[in-house]
Amino acid sequence: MRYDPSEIEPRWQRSWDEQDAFRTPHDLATLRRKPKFYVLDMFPYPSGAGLHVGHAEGYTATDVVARHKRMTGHHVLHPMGWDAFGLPAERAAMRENIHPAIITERNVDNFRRQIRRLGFSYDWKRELSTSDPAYYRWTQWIFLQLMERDLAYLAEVPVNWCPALGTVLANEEVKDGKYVETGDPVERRDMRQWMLKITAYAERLLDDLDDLDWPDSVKEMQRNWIGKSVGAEIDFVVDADGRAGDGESFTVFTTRPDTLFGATYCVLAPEHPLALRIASDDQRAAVTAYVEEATQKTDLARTDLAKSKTGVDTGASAIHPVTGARLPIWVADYVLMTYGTGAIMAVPGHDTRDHEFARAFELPIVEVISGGAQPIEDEAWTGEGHAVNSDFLDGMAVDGAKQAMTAWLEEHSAGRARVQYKLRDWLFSRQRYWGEPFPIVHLDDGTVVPLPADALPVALPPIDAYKPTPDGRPPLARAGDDWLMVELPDGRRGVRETNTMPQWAGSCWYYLRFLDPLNAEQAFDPELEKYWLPIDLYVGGVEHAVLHLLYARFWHKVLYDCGVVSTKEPFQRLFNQGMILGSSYRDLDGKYHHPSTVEERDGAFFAPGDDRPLDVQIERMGKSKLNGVDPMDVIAEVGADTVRLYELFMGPLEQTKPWQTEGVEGIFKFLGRVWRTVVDERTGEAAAHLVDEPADSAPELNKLLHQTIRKVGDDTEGLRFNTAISQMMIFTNAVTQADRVPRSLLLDFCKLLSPYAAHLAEELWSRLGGDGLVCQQDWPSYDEELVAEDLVTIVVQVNGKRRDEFEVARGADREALQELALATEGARRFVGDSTPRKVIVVPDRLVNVVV
Ligand code: ANZ
Repeated sequence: MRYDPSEIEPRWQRSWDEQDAFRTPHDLATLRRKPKFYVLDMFPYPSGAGLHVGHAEGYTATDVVARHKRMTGHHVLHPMGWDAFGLPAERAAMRENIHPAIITERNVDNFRRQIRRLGFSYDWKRELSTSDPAYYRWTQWIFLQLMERDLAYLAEVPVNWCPALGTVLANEEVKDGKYVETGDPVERRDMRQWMLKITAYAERLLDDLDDLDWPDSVKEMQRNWIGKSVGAEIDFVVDADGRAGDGESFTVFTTRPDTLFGATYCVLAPEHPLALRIASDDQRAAVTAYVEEATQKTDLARTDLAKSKTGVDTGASAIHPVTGARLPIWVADYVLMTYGTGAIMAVPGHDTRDHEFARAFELPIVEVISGGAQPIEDEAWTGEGHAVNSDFLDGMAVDGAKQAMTAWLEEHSAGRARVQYKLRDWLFSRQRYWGEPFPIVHLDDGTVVPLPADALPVALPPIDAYKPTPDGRPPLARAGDDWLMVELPDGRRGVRETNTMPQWAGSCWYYLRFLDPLNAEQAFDPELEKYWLPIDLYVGGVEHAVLHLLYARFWHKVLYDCGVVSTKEPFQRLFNQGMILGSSYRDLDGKYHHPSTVEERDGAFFAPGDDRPLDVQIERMGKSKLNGVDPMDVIAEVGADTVRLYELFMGPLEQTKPWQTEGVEGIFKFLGRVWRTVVDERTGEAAAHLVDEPADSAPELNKLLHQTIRKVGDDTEGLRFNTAISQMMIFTNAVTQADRVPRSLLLDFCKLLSPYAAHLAEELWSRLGGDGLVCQQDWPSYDEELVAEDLVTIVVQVNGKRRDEFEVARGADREALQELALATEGARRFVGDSTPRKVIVVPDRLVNVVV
């Protein structure tokens, strides 16, 4: 009668299902009787590869929270669904020549089976899939709301075109000139595309970050992405010596109007409409050649700081708005058409890029802000100081000079205050099949009409091949005329839009559909939204810091403006789980070996039949490195409860940490010990130390139980799952050593264990004679007085220096003390990513970590 999760776990999963144990009530009268807690995972893209240990980490964390919140008197919304549209399914469809819907369904079935095997307490009645027409009907409906508010428009825009995929990509999907997912090269092209005006929300997306309980790093990434710059626009009149373009003007954007007297030349982006027009006869050929070359480069290659500056003189000048001096106008590709006005005034004395350019082309450099340590010809001074050589600004500090100059410009109608954002409108169409069709018809006369809401969903038609047409139109152009040609209710005729929406669309609002997934009349009932929103805890990987999390906030704000949702923000609290790394083993030839084939001898690792030690690395898990861990393999060996506990015991949730097989074994042994506190392994009967006596008949154990109730409750609430588990280990060890253990103590302990080792807790609860399901019990309360007694303060040192302290029950064992110490803020800060060389534990007093 050993602890056998393979027998216990499926049995309790069946029982939960049969009793509908995790069903969240739907009717408002019932809901309003209790406070709510909405805890959400970033739903997965159901890839063919199946679940990995990173999914299981975040999902276990939210499951523990969901189970704990139910036990503390909340209605909990804890749903799961599928971000099911997307490129990989479409590519697999091309390869295997089957419909992407079939591939998606296959992958979803696999994901669902794997997730269910972990015993998560999702309300499966709310499962949804973004590729289901009953779902994307409402995605299309939200698009109509965007249209109605002039937030969706068609525009001829320079796009990131990926020839290998035959589609455009969003800026966010391109890095270093390559598609981030596949590494395929991306080039620039002009195309007519759907755009969403996210820029209209830039200021609110920025401001409302302040009130969110999110990691600072993610807020900072969003701030940088939005990229607000406060400055001024300044107008320059062109002096082209009486040629074309003479007397025309252009506007520059600057964050440093205070340096206007230091402007010694101007630069236009190669795509600037004036660039060719103002070129002098001598320079025209050179400018034309330069412009042609520059437009082939990506923005990134052009703004690369390391690269030497190139440019060409137009031969024309600009008139300085204050002094009337003639400044040469250059064309150079370090100025981008996509930012500001596509033109700058160059101040080489105080801008590094301009300085480098001026040095390369022997343009004048003037100091207008004092304070630099080097002569201004040698280095630009970008710091603070006072205005010099600047007429009426002289003597003013930078901030004052900015204001004075902006006021002067406004007064003389030569410029104005201006706020600029790096954020661009969101390119919202893709030339793909497996996405939401747009609810849009193009009439013969060129008008673009949105379909009425009752014409939704516009379902994806079947087509014969999932690739662009030979003449380069999107795959949907392959649909038959019965899909393509539409007659509107008023009799006008037209052709359907053949682009589809990007994968981000479906994930922009899925958290709202979970509230009311079967509603056929509305996207969701607004009363349910008022009850459930905002989301109390949203857990997922940091890779979504700018894309999904910014897009979803944008849509939410639009829905707020439409009066459809009642909160300004969807995700009140965000938590990023840390990445789980794997150990990889590589030989001298660079070939990776699977960990199961590797042999350990005297602390070194070898491939069979080879006596040269392997290079062991802790790194990102990856197929090619053979260091991935399949959670299903681990479950098959040690069960889901061990995987759940290990995922959380590895370290603080937010930390990056390696998967270690010994750690998994340690947890399995711990659960075996828990099992034996209730079951006598030889007989299968109740353990001999169990007695039917009141809890206070074992005062020491009772005290420890109360301390454990407090610690596990507080730590679970604070998402410090690893230390909650340590405390349960302390309690278990004490019980193991006791001769007499009142049954009621263990019944309470099962409740604490239940959110974590959900199956084992049910099994022991029922064996101890508990009523019903342990997951449906109330969380136990603790006695303050008992908790206060017998606590000791443990000092945490790193390399002998005091860095933190924590309280724990007297007599806690070494292993638990070490775990609790390593988890403290102080230890984490000073130990960092390094592995401790030694940990010295003095029970009841101190833990010293040596690194
Ligand atoms: C004069 C100046 C003087 C500038 C100085 C800086 C320092 P951020 O902060 O990123 O908004 N700039 C403006 N538009 C540009 C474009 N399309 N391509 C490349 N550079 C551009 O940067 C704003 C500054 O970047 C602007 O202020 C401008 O240079 C440059 F001592 O104007 B500045």
